[in-house]
Amino acid sequence: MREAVPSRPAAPSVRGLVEDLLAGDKRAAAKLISLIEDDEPEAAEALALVYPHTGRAHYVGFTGAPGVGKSSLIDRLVRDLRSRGKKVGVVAVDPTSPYSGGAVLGDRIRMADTGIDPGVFIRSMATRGHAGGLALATFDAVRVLDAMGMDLVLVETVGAGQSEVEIAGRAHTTVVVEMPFTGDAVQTMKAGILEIGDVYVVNKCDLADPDVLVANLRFQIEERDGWRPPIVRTSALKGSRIDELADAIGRHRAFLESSGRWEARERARARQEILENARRILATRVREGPTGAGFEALVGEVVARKTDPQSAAVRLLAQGAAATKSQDRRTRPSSRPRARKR
Ligand SMILES: Nc1nc2c(ncn2[C@@H]2O[C@H](COP(=O)(O)OP(=O)(O)OP(=O)(O)O)[C@@H](O)[C@H]2O)c(=O)[nH]1
Ligand SMILES: [Mg+2]
Repeated sequence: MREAVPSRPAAPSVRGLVEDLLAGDKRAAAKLISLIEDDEPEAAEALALVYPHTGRAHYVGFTGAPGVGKSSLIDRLVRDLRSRGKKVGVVAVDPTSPYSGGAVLGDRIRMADTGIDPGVFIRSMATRGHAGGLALATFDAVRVLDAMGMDLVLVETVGAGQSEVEIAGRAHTTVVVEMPFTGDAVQTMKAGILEIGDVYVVNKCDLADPDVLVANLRFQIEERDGWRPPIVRTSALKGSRIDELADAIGRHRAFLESSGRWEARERARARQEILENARRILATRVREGPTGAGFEALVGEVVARKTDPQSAAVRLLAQGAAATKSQDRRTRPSSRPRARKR
């Protein structure tokens, strides 16, 4: 556990870290993502500095059942995109990993040739217990890679639970990965999967005939907002049709831009993130607990039936907002609440 005690040696200034990041320094990126992962107070300051430099990268979320081949596909895709001259960042979300800065994706995909390649940055994140929730922390990390100058940022989520679907839905492009031999795969698909994909991949085509699954998918997937999600048959193992996947992802970006959907997705994400941050800040204030004479006066009023608990809560929050406003004028852009440590 990190302690923000005065005796701790001074960390390199956040501003310096961000400057290094903007110059493409991978160590700065790694440090900034660690700050986000650990929910350190400096993270808010860093993100405020990073944010104006974001907005160019294409965020691509990958979702699908464990073991379908998401990491393997991303590995192949990174190479394909590099051969097209694109810079690629990867964030792998592992909500249960106890290792801070661990390398769940990296274990399997420790691409020997990408460690020194300045055009690739791969990082897995353990964000269990993050006060702001998985999706928020993940996209904070994605932004770091965006600001670093990556053309695409690929996000791998594990499984297809609620938060994974949420993360995938927040990307510009969502890639849903399936594999052919899971019997009635389409029926066993988690609800929602058929609605969230912009591109579908049937992977492991070297192992089984994908025709039935592809036909089922084609039958069930509907056109949305003028885009009919393509279905790509790949083998990540053999590296086949990875170029088709890269093309499909690129076509989806072009579609988003030409149709105005890119802007719409940006707005949807901004809306969601403002509310999530507000909720998190509020939750922290409530959790830290209001004390003092003002609070006790409110308690007295409720006990005396001069006001009711709900009205008292509304007044309490109004007071809190006023206090915070004057405090924020004196200090940094925002103070990020620390994660509750176990
Ligand atoms: N035969 C075959 N095996 C594959 C293919 N793609 C991935 N695999 C294998 O399937 C296993 C799981 O692949 P991963 O890429 O780790 O799958 P994942 O979806 O990232 O798995 P999680 O991150 O655990 O959800 C590994 O043993 C891969 O080598 C493929 O196209 N064909
Ligand atoms: Mg994986």
